[in-house]
Amino acid sequence: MPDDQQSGAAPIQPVLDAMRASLGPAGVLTDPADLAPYLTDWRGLYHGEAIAVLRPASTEEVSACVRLCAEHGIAIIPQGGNTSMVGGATPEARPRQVVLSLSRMNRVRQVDTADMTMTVEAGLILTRAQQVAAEHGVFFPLSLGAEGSAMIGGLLSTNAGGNMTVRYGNARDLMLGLEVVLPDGAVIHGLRRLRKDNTGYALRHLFVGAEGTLGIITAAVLRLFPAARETATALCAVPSEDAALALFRRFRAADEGAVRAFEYMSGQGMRLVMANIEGAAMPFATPGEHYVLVDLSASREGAGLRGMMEEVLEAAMEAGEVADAALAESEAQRVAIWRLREEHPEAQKRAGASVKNDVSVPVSAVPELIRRASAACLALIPGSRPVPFGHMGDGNIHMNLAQPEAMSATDFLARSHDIMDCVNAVVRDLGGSFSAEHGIGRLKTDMMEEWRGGAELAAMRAIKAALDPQGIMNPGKVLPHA
Ligand code: FAD
Ligand code: 2HG
Ligand code: ZN
Repeated sequence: MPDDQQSGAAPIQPVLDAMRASLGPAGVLTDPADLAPYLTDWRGLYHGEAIAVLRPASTEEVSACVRLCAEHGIAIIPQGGNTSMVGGATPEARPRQVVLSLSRMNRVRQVDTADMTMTVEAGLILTRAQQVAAEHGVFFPLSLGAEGSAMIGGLLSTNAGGNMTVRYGNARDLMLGLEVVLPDGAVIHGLRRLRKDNTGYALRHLFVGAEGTLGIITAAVLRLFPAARETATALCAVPSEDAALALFRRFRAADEGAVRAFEYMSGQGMRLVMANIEGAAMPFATPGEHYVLVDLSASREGAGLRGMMEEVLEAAMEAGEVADAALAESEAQRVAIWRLREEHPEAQKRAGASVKNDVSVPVSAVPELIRRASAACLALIPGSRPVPFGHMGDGNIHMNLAQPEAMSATDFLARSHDIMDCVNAVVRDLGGSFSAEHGIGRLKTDMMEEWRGGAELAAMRAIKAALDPQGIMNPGKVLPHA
């Protein structure tokens, strides 16, 4: 039941009636059982409250909802696929707020293979965007483990990275234009398909990575790329973190443009995958403490990637940088190798409590990060299990820590902030960032002052106040409470 009676605020029921009138019955959910999945996050760490979930089906409907919310002081939590790793899409436990789900706005408005652009709505699921591009003979390179659920609006709002940042950049780099509903309901119609567009402030970039705190992305123009005509994928066991970096440098020297993913995994992470993921199998017998997955592609047939892969691996083996390697001989083997990497988050989830540290350092400092942060975590929580993995080619490692087998999940999670501080001290020393690709959400707001305090945070607050003076857009996320 709405709690406006207690707060003295205007009654909610007439607002919900007005929303139903604008969105239709399918557009407004209020039954607690229907609301439940929208009120908790993928990790099960956060739970919140909302008086309704709004499911608009068009930009006009989003605008109408936002206007009503603004008039009645109702906070809005935009939500896409709800795969946030930082609780960004989960409401807080506060009265007078709604979740606004973009899931019904999932149309592809236009694909243009002359301009190499695709104009899509915010609720389009990433795998569908990839498929549509492939159906047109082109390629959309954003790729990550949550791609079967994550939506374009959420991916842009977090400036998602994923596996192919090393070649194609982050979500921001894949966006040319945006349509956005501002916190007062006004619409920015910025769906331009331009490669050059210097016309005042680049407002479109303000909303990318803003995690729903400045407005609601309703549609975007995305960049497309030539389809791969040749690929080569290998999983390698390497003797050390330094060897992994040396191998990356070898591939870059051989053909920098061919490397589309270069991912690091630890022996600990692989063991969790083997123990918790059905059907996971190592493609070679050599057990290792360090692995890399290298994925090459070329849009030109006859690029000779397979030969190049073999040459580089042979030289690396001679130099003692690779202990064993398996090259995918078929699409099924390629998928199986990628699965060993992509199932790391799920395997960790099934293995008990974990603390995530989504951090980045200069690529050259990745080995030192892994070594020093692992040692620091073990000194802090003896028996804990460091599970570093991730996007080595762009310097973003998930410096995660799994709970000790002999410790309760609750006791371990109570140390979350100590663990994050311990990893972040190393990250700071190496000139890195405490927030690489997942964003700030609810998890990291209290670190903003320390890492981005002073002029940077003041400028962020000024932008927030200018665009959202009532503070109704995703309250409690990104910016620490003043
Ligand atoms: P949600 O989780 O619904 O929302 C994320 C944030 O964006 C919230 O703050 C929300 O309020 C806001 N938001 C959502 N839609 C809109 C909109 N239309 N307008 C304005 N704000 C909006 N992330 C990576 O970067 N790289 C990875 O490799 C990666 N791998 C993952 C693997 C797994 C198994 C999981 C569970 C998550 C992974 N993530 C990864 C994190 C997550 O998938 C990304 O952050 C993704 O971008 C979130 O998309 P979403 O649609 O689920 O957004
Ligand atoms: C990935 O790279 C995701 O798989 C999730 O960013 C990382 O589980 C994690 O910490
Ligand atoms: Zn990642």
